[in-house]
Amino acid sequence: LVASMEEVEETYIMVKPDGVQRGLVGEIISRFEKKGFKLTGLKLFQCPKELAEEHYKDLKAKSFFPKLIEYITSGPVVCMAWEGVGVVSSARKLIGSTDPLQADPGTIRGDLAVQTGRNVIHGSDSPENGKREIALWFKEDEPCRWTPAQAPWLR
Ligand code: FUP
Repeated sequence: LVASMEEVEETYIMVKPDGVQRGLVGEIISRFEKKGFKLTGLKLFQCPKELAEEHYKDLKAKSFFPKLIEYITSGPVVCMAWEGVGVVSSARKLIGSTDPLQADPGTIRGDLAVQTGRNVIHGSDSPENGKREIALWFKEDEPCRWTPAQAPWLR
């Protein structure tokens, strides 16, 4: 059964600087690939302060905001776009709760992190924010929205 285009969503996933420094990029990409989502954008990127502030603008009033910006800009991140039916909420389940100590075992944060301020990964919280964040973090021609080959590559 082929999903209708209306059901297909995009989400912005980002391995934060701690995830890159700790060598968790492959493990994290692997979890989304194995789940069955389609990778449509990928780059290693040093985030400028202005972009971090724009991405987290809804949290500007929070006391942790300056530390959050410092953390996100402290080293390269891995920016990703993933596509699939229900990918936004499913990715949030794969990621787990914001506080890694509350995140269920089996989730990325539950398995790989302990601190909220070092929680390894970001995932968009709605399809609208998925689109907004992909447009914010990627240049227009960077994502590659490809169609899977029908050919039998593996036998
Ligand atoms: P999430 O959607 O799980 O990434 O969580 P939020 O959007 O609520 O928070 C964004 C980021 O702010 C978190 F990933 C980590 C940081 N944060 C803190 O550092 N302290 C807090 O108390 C809450 C969030």
